This record gives sequence, C-alpha cells and structure tokens, in this order.
Amino acid sequence: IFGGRKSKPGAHPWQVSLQVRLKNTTDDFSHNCGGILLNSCWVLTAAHCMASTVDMQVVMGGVDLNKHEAADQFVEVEDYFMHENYTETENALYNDIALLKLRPVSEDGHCARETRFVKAACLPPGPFPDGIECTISGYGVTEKDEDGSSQLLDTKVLLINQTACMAPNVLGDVLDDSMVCAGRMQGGIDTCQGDSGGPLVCKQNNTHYIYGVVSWGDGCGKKNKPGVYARVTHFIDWINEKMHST
Ligand code: 4AZ
Repeated sequence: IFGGRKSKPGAHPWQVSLQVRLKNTTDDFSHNCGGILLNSCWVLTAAHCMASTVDMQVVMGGVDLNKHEAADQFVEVEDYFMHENYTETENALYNDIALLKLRPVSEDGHCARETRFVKAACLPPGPFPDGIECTISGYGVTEKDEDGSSQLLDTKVLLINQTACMAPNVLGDVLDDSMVCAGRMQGGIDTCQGDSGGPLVCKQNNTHYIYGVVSWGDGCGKKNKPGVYARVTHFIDWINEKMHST
C-alpha cells in the first residue's frame, strides 16, 4: 500500500494473507498475496496469485505477520478455482479472480471462526457510483519498503469512471468490463505488489461490500495511473456458482 497507515485491529476483518509454503519446509510460510473472506470456508483472491499453487495456507485475524497475535487463525487451502477466462497479456490481466476453498478445522465443518477480528465481507448488490470513497488494505510494497509491510496498512481511494480510466493518457483501451479503476489521479495513494488478491471495500448503508480484488496497475502510486481491480459485480454469478458447486 502506498500512502497508507497502520490498520487498527479488527478494521478489515475480511482481509487474509495468502501464504505459500517455502521449499523443503514443514511449516515455513511466506506472504504471497492478499485475499478476502466471503464466508467461513471461502476466500476470494486474484487468479494471478495462483501461479504457485497447492501448498498454501490462509492467515487471518491479526495485523502483523511477524508477530503471534491472539486473534490469529491459520487455515489450510483444500481446493481452488481460477476463472476459466483468466488471461494475462503484456498490458493487462483479464478476469483476474479466483476462489479458495478452505479446509474445515473441526467436525462441524467450519473453517474460519467468526470473531471481532475475523468476519466475512458481503458481495455488492449492484454497481456503486463513480467518485465514492472506498478502502484498500494489504501487506504489499510501500513507498518506503520494496519488501512490503509486515503490518497491515490501509488507505482510502475513489472509484474512477471507466471511460475516464480508459483515456489514452490514463490506462488506455486495454481495460474491459471485468475491471474497475480506483485510486487518486494525483498519485501517491495506491495498492502495489503483494497487495494483489486483497480487498477494495466500499461502505453503503452501513454495510461493507467487497467491490474489487487488487489486480494490476502501471506501477504504483503514479500520477494518472490508478490501480486496477477485478470488478466483483461482474463475477457475482461465477462466485455463487463455484461456492454452491461443492
Ligand atoms: C502487482 O504487481 C500490482 N498499483 C498490484 C497492484 C498494482 C500494481 C501492481 C496497482 O501485483
């Protein structure tokens, strides 16, 4: 996160850290991407986070990846679904969305346990207006640290009109309707590498909705280069179909 501040415990209870097991270790994991808790056993993330597949765990509840915190929960990934039309080109990532099915931790079938620090985000009921303020959060690269932040950081961005974002001096016509832009045209406030898969959350009627999944950009925090997010409203049917399939 560029232009962020340390998140307060419990401020983003749907934020997860998607971690990959380091080679030849039994329980050494390293943060790879963000993710968003949709319910006890399902996490939404970016398809491009699934390149190094299988051996993954999800960590949630805490605000510092380097500390053992009472609120921490660790859950293994049982299965994953990448969008069938996920495409990487030189200029953009299309349909950059994936679902992780978590492994139940107990007899009653629950995976994540709901607490003050771990809570699902809602899927949006429909499109939200351009210009509204939404929140991004993550453990990714900052303006000060290219290794990312062990502390969860957050900041506020604006939803940017699709036509405005497709202007030649902004991101151009590589965008499609699987994407939504958010950021600050003046620069300095943005998601970056390591935030991918994490949340763009907008509050409407006192409810937090997951409006975007951190996907890609032209660098981080650059003037006239807002971040690009997988547009969750475009994928509601796909998400429900996968979650109800198994
Ligand atoms: C990345 O490399 C990445 N500024 C994620 C988000 C943005 C840029 C790059 C948006 O994963």
